[in-house]
Amino acid sequence: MRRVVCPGSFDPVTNGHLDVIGRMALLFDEVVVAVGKNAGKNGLFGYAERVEMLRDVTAHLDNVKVEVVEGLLVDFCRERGIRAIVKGLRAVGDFDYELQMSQMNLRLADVETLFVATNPLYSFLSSSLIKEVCALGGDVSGLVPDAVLERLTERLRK
Ligand code: COD
Repeated sequence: MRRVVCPGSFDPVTNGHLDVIGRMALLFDEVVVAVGKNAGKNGLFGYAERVEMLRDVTAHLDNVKVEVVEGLLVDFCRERGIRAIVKGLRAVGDFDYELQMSQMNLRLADVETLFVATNPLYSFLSSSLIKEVCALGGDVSGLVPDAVLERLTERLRK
């Protein structure tokens, strides 16, 4: 069975993430979406909430499951016997950091990183930008799933 991990902070999941997840679900037998616990990033949504939103918006994809990663991503992969990680690239800005992580992950374990080009419809999207625009009253509909939009609006505009 061909499996791949699609890791991220997903705070919250955007239509850019979802596009990559959906495309990978067509190529692999199973896609494990892994919500990374990142000590350096203060999140708007708790991990359980991010997982809940991801499960909700991927419910139509039978071969996608969602889990939390604690510790190293490569250990998460190793424990599950998964040999590939997929990352979306939006622009050259993503490349430096993603390349560094992919090389570290290869050095740490025998886990390959595959890069997929963003859908140009969503190439300008990041969770941070979505939060900033939404908090300031901008319209982010169509850029995040409706269920996420509802939670964002409620959280940021109280
Ligand atoms: N279109 C396409 N791809 C996108 C888009 C978009 N609009 N937006 C984001 N992406 C891609 C990003 O490039 C990234 O590949 C992925 O989606 C997730 O993005 P984010 O912003 O939700 O998540 P990040 O980049 O903050 O996630 C970082 C990880 C959690 C993956 C990383 O910190 C990690 O692996 N943590 C586990 C601990 C570990 O092993 N650390 C050592 C790493 S060497």
